[in-house]
Amino acid sequence: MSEIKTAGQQFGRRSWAEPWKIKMVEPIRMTTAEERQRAIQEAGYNTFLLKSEDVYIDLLTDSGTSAMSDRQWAGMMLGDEAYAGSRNFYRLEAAVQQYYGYRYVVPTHQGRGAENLISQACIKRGNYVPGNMYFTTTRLHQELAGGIFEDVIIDEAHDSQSLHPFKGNIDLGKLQALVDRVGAANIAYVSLAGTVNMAGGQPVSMENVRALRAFCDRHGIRMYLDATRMVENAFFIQEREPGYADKSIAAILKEFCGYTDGAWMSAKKDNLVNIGGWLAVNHEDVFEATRNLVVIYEGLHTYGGMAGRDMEALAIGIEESVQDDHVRSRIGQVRYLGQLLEQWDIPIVKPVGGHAIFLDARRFYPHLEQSDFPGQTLAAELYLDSGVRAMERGVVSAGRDPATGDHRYPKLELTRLTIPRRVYTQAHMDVVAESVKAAYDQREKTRGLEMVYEPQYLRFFQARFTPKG
Ligand code: PLI
Repeated sequence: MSEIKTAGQQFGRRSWAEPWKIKMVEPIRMTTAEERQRAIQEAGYNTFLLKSEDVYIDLLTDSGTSAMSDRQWAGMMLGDEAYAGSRNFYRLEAAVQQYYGYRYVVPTHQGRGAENLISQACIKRGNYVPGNMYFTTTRLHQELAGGIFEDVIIDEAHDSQSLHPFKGNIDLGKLQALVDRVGAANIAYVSLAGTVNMAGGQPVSMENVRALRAFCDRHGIRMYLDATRMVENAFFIQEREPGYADKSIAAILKEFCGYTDGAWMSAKKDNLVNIGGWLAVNHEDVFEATRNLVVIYEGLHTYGGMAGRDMEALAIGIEESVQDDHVRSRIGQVRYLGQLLEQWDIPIVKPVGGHAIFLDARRFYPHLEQSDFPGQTLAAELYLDSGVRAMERGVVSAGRDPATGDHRYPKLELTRLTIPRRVYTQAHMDVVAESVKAAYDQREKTRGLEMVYEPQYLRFFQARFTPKG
């Protein structure tokens, strides 16, 4: 009988296991090939338009898809559903202050609510907003507020094969060139994300944020952080940056945030809740402005679109999210999937980042043009093979240039397999890897897609496609 290897033995390490056990399960359904063909056709070959009950393993996003702990569910019973001054808001405010270190907290219903507030409060028409690669909703809110986004991430971030340990870093030379060109007074703020979603979940180093702080101080520019996956960023600093191996994730997180003037947060990711967000800042002028704006768009400044019970679950989620064992096992699971794919030479973004495996659709389908939507095509093919739901992060997500109306063609044309936190097992990852391999084995037969419906904003959510003849 041939020896069966554990996953750890297979990859030359001791095995790790999640620091939790399962208390409640949700059945999922396997579909037939005919059912999947019908479902993806009805969805216009866009995985965002599939019904969730037609999906087997859902790797569309890690946003709002985490499993809450028993402590968080117990917290849901402690909701103080008062319109004003809910006790749960003060618990949330204290948790943000304790773990992220900012002075003032404004609650929002999710991340884009906070993006809207900070953009409206801090961007004047014609201002530039330099950042480490765009994120879809972030850039759109900056543009709707009259800003012009400028990508100042290091070049390595646009290269799926570069093994730079901190591919999320900002290139200070590019930032200096922007200041020289437009003047510091025309820069609204530096928009820094840790980790960088569209680059493959790549981290920013402590050295980079420290240098950015000094740069911003020299030029009188403020710096705001997209802290959505900053806990995962802290893990990479602990692992890769000299001097941080013995520091806790919590300590690294607080030090990093301490170099910035504030942050917006989609609590649906790192913070382990199904809905929620917040904005937190150190300057009173921005707090004043955003606390006033929140009552127009989100709700009163002590609930911001969340129920009291949501704020309680979020306060507990923040505390759980910075535990070293939790972060290590979360990123360990993402890496396990990456190792399975790499052993079969399937092209992925390297190094593997924090929240997802990004398949390199250009190298997966070298015979397709980017205008054939290879990233979108691959997501549809994976669904057809197994019912695994991925999503596109390429030309469809990049949208059109508001000045010219042309497609933006990003260097990275990717399909994202996003891992929800505390939801799937190692066996689910095995099934996903085998499905990617099946799509890879079929790659030469695959044709691209044509876009037949395109909405005005954030088109990747609702666009429809048809297979090329
Ligand atoms: O989906 P929201 O509105 O809670 O958050 C918006 C948002 C802001 N920043 C970053 C880096 C995100 O990744 C983000 C949302 N991301 C989604 C939905 C995703 O699937 O990646």
